[in-house]
Amino acid sequence: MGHDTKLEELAIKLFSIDAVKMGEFTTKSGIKTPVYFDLRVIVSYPEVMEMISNLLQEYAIKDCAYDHVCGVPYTALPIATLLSVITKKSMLMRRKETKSYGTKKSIEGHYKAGQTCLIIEDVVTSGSSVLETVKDLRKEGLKVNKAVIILDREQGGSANLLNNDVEITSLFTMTSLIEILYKNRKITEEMMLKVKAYIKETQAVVLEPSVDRLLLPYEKRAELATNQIAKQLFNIMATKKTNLCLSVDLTSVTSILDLLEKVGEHICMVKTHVDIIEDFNKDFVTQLKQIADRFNFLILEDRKYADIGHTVSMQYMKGVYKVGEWADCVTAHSLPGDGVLKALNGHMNSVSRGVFLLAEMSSEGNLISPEYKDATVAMAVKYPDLITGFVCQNKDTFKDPGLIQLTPGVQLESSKDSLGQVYNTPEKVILENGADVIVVGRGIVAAKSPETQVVIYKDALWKCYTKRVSGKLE
Ligand code: 5BU
Repeated sequence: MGHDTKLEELAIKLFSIDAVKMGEFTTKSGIKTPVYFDLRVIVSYPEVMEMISNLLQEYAIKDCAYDHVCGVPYTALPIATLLSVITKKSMLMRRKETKSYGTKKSIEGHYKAGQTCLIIEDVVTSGSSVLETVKDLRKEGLKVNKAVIILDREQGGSANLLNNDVEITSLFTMTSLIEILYKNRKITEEMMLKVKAYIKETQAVVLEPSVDRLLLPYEKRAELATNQIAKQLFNIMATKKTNLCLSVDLTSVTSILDLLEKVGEHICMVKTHVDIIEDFNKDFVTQLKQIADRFNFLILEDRKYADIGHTVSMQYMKGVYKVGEWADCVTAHSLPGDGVLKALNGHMNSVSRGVFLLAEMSSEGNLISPEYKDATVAMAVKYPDLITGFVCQNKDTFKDPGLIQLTPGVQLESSKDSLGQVYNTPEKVILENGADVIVVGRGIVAAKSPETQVVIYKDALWKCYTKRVSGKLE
């Protein structure tokens, strides 16, 4: 028997045991639906359980590589159990409520961080139940990128899940199921059309990506980035194993270039303040770009544009510095409104460029309020191709895993300088505050031996990042 015949047989069977019902129903969330699925009843029909698990194995699982299976509680648990037995792969169980005594674990079973887990679910509507399970598994450091489903109601769940880096394979879609039932004269044509119209009208809300950006490795986030510079920066970090951005706040061309020759292999980006260089010239830019290419790091000019769009457009492309010609990305304030972003976006036609928008500052007494910060993040949403990320200090500033949190104000010990700069430690900014790229200036530049110090910083920062993505924060 081919897949199609077997699927047809299963569809008819599900209809006959009332796991699929047609009529007028109201769902949990109060929406009226002409079709209702209750796959809980299958536990009373061992032959149906057997059919489902065999079909899932043959049709959806056979070619997947994974270490564990995990059913979404509760309807999918018996099916996951059967699949574990058929495929001889271990099963994990997620508790919906964590125990108040004993180990307090939310995942039962033996596993190691870094192993992969396949999700098993009966019906997907919005995808939110699958995501709850995915989230708990990812917290334990497990890799979860695939879910196999009996029925996809085609109401936005697969897109929501994909948005969260979970791909689904289903035995049936609502359309394929009702077409089989119609073909086999189980339902009328009118009913089939009614269900099709219902699917079109009733789409689940788009869930915000709930992949915790803090747990996702840089190489995965590169895939989710919409700005080309963010994509490049994530990839550079993953390849070079460094999330250190050196703030090279020196005032002569040779001191900057000499330092970069020594530390280039250890950084993912250099941050410049080009207007503090006393002997700036065109040749400096050529040499800077050559070093950046050779060592594979990006250039961020920390210009903090903050004027009306027309002026920013000129400041970016004209004058002595012509920043737009050589800087991969720049920083900008949201204070003047999104004219700044429109202006910078206007120069994006031929080359990839990016903007880090200032959502917070590291200095004491700065006037940025929580409302200002939220409005800054909301402004960025309209420019997905332009925005690389935010300069900020806190993990709750934004959620999008495709954007980068750039955090300055970092040294090995927490301290302050005499002009209001506040320094936090690598542990604090990465593990607690969510920094993705860490800006260090004087901590390295003012050290006796910057080339030794850069390695100390690189290693300390990378260690915190690997700890964070492993999910084991305690
Ligand atoms: P430091 O030497 O590590 O303190 O240098 C920090 C750099 O980051 C410096 O160039 C500042 O201009 C820049 N910076 C910052 O310190 N704090 C902020 O909030 C922003 C930028 Br935005």
